[in-house]
Parts: sequence; C-alpha cells; structure tokens
Amino acid sequence: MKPKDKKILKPHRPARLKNTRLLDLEVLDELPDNIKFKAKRTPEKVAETYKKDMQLISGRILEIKSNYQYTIEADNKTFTATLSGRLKQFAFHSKSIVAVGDYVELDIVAEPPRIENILPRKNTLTRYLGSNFQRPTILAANIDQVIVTSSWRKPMIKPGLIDRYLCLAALDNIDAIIIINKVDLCEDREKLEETVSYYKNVGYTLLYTSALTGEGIDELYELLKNRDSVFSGQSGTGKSSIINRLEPSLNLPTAEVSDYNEKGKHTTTSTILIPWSFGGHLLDTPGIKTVNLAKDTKSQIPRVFPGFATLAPLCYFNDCTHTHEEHCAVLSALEEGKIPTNRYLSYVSLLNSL
Ligand SMILES: Nc1nc2c(ncn2[C@@H]2O[C@H](COP(=O)(O)OP(=O)(O)OP(=O)(O)O)[C@@H](O)[C@H]2O)c(=O)[nH]1
Ligand SMILES: [Mg+2]
Ligand SMILES: [Zn+2]
Repeated sequence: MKPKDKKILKPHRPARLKNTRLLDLEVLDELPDNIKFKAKRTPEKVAETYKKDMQLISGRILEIKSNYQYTIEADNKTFTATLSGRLKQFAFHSKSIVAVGDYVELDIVAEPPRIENILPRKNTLTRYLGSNFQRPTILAANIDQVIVTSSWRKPMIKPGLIDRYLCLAALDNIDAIIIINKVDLCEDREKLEETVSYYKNVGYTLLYTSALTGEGIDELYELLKNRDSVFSGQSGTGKSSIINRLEPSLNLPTAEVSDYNEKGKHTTTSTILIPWSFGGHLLDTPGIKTVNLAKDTKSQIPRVFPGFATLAPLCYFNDCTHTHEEHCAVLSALEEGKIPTNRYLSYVSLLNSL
C-alpha cells in the first residue's frame, strides 16, 4: 500500500470546533441561517443540566456598553444584560460578536439577565472607519433602510455624494430612501425636479422635505413607521432637525453648518437604537456619515451604482465595467439619453477613485 492510500483509509473523526480559536465574526456569519449559534458552535459543551433553569425570551440589542453590558429591549421593557460565558469567549477575540440591532435570546432568570443566543442576521451595516481601514467595522445589524439625506442648499446638493451613499447602502444590502431637505430654500422647483428625477425614474423613493416648514414630514412618518432606519448624509443637511421634527422629545442638538466646521460640536460617540414612539427604531451611529468605499468593492460598483442593477445583467460581458466594452447596456442607455451624462460621469469618477 502506498503511503498516500494509507492516509485515505484513516478513520474519519468528526471535526471539533475549537471555539477559542475562532478569530472573527465573519466565520460566524457564514454559518447556515437556520442554525442557532449555540447548537452549532459548541455541541459538546451544552449540558442539559445547565439549560434547565433558563427562561429564554427574545429581545433586541439597543446599545452596547462596556464590560459585556448590553441594553436590551424585550417584552416592551428594557433590560441590562450580560453575555453568557460561552459567547464571551468569542467576544474576547472578535471584540464585537454582538452588534446593536442583533436579535438575541435572553435568559431572564439569570441575575443579571444573560444573552444566550444571537440569532442570524439579515444584514449588517459596515463601514471602513478612519482608525481601522483594514477591516470593516460593523455599525449595526438588521437595519431596514438608510435615509440618504441631502439638502437643496446650505450645503448645496451634491448628486455625486448621493450616488456614493446609495452605493454604500446597496453594498450593505439595505434599502435606501432619498430625502432632499431644505426645500424651503428652493425657488425653482422645476430645477429641483430635473436635478433628482433620475433617482425617481430608476425606482428610488424620493421625498422633498423641510424641517423648517414641515413639508414632506407626514410622508416620512409613513416610511419610517414600524421599520428600523438610519439617517446618513453630509453634515449640516438637517438630519437631526428632521428627526427632532418627527420626535420632538429626542431634542437632538443641531447647529449651523459653519459652527460644525469650527469645532465639530455634537459628535455622536456611541451607537444606539432608539425606539420611535410611532413604531420601529432609529439607529444613531457616528460611523454613518462616512462615504469611504473600500477598494475591494470596486468590482461591485458596476452593479450597485444607482440605476445600473437592471442594466448590468444585459451587458455582453459578465464583468462589464461600462467603460470601454462592446455591447454594454449602460453605454447604450447613456447614448439614448436614459442615463444623464452627469450620472455617468459620477459613476466613472467613483470607479476611478477606488
Ligand atoms: N432652511 C432650512 N434649514 C434647515 C432645515 N433643516 C435643518 N436646517 C438647518 O441646518 C443646520 C444643520 O442642521 P442639523 O440638523 O444640525 O444637520 P445634521 O445633518 O444633523 O448635521 P450633522 O449632525 O453634523 O451631521 C441647522 O442650522 C438647521 O437649523 C430646513 O429644512 N430648512
Ligand atoms: Mg446631526
Ligand atoms: Zn456594461
């Protein structure tokens, strides 16, 4: 028998998961959806006796405090909970096994209540933040929609920036709604319409709002109700002002744009999920204003750029970059005037920046 064959004949031992060596969260995210972490990760450790006295209820992480302390919403109450020892092992290595927005199972008999299971995520909101550009930081999980907020003036509307925010949302697999705020400063509605009609034409929900006059706020309520949303967008576009208009009790600090440039007064430092009084949640997180797209997303931009998702599959080449290729559906649409030149130029400049 050749040594090679011997190897094959060796009895097969089931692989054991050595949980202390699992270094990062991605490994967990790759687990099949229908398996809860407990059963999958440490089958040999879950002794029946240990589980007997538990009373598990499902909850949601609203905020992560230090030292394995979590604020959890469950049964319409809030709890301060800790993490089970088993999950702490993972947390030790990955730092962030639990994210704001995670659905969890909470043992409320334990003192303090203890997170026993983390349920599979629908999506994660991730950003490459200044301090850590090597790995994406998970800002939150299970968020339904990003409200891409821009202002007509002060600061001046920048469709190129809207494109970037929309790409980021698409890369995160999160729906996006566009808000053009400060329309009270607009004297030429036709021009406004013309500037942003492309987004409506390709299927985005777009609202004109004014935190000053209240225009569009009722429509916004309907879109936010019973969903989890996060406002993204440049500083000074009026995110906090809109949120205050929707939920005055929050009383978020707002400021003139110029004040920000001087000192950067209000900076949200922690990530928190705030329940709306009308149902659903608002995610407040400092990372969301960033427009940095990671270099490794470059290959996805041709598909996620606003309006390109339906065209890209029609291109002759699978990996068409819509720049020089033959039989390109995007270039044809550009020629036919279905894509405005400005949007296409914004696409090219975005692609080249990566
Ligand atoms: N004219 C007008 N001004 C507005 C409107 N919404 C907000 N503002 C003003 O714009 C400035 C900035 O508003 P904020 O709500 O602080 O902006 P923000 O988007 O929260 O800014 P950051 O927190 O830095 O990201 C404030 O002076 C607001 O009073 C609006 O609809 N119309
Ligand atoms: Mg603000
Ligand atoms: Zn193409």
